[in-house]
Amino acid sequence: MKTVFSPLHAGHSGQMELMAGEILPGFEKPSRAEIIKARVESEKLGPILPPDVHDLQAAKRVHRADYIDFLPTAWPKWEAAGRKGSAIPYTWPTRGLRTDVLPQTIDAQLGFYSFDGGASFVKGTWDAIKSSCDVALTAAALVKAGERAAFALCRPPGHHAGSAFMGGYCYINNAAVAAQWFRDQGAARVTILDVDYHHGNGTQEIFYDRADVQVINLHGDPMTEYPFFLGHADERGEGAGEGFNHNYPMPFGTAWEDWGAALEDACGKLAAFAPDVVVVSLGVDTFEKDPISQFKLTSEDYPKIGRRIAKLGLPTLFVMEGGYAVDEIGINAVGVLTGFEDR
Ligand code: OKP
Ligand code: ZN
Repeated sequence: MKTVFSPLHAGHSGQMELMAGEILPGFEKPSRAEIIKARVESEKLGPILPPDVHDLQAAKRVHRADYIDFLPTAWPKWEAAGRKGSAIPYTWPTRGLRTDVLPQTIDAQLGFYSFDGGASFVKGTWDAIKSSCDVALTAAALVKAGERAAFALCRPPGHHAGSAFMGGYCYINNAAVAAQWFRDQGAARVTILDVDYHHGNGTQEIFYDRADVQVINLHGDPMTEYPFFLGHADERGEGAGEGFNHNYPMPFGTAWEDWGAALEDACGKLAAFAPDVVVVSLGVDTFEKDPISQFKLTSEDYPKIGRRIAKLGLPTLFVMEGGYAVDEIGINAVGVLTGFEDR
């Protein structure tokens, strides 16, 4: 399997995050992608290719144009305001506040275009965001050209990013952009199978009223887990999209027996939808030792995920999302891919 990777991800580093009352260094850090890349090499998964540079038009097919146009301006505006540190929002337009006018100051704009403080900017953040999207589109093109599967080693991740908001370490929804690109290239139906520990709220929001892109999420129950405000089992899509969104919220402590059963059920719904291509939002923060997550999958379980997905017999694009136990992130992420290849 070919991997697409960009070194530009590394410029997105040193950002801080607010977590449980403490300001901590970001868990979403450059070593994540570097360790996965090293494992791709040591496991001889296949060639590692650089991304082609794509037009932002592909991202604007699933994101609002004004949101995408804001992203490259965030850091320059922050610097122009004489700020240090990382550009991070602190005020959000929730119920009772106005979203029909965009204030002029950068603090307000960061809040306007986000749902939490988990997506901040440093100098290299925009180039990393753009490269991550290019990585997904380049890997998608490999699948379109006939590869059975490809691995988009994206960083930053994307599945919390919605049509006009960032959050949860995510800016451009790489998997959603790739899924829409497949549609625009002639695929009739696409499924996004999100196995990251966290609910892919952005992906769900983007495709919620659509019948051409099925979205399936396996994740920590939002009653107790981030992102809290989306991801319940009764969210099944709306309008034309009714019945094309499937959520599998699971409790803290969920291990392979129950998680694998949910995957099995999800694969039944996926096969019934009969998509032309599958986009896997591949997070490995379901791992027992993940520092911010509460599931109990082991390193032996990841190849089983890949094997089950391979059994669908469909062209498959793997798009990297979360996973914060960096020591094992390469073993686990590449374990899914070698499992897919049944080796
Ligand atoms: C991203 B992905 C916010 C703290 C909450 C955010 C977790 C984001 C996970 N500062 N934690 O789904 O792996
Ligand atoms: Zn996650």
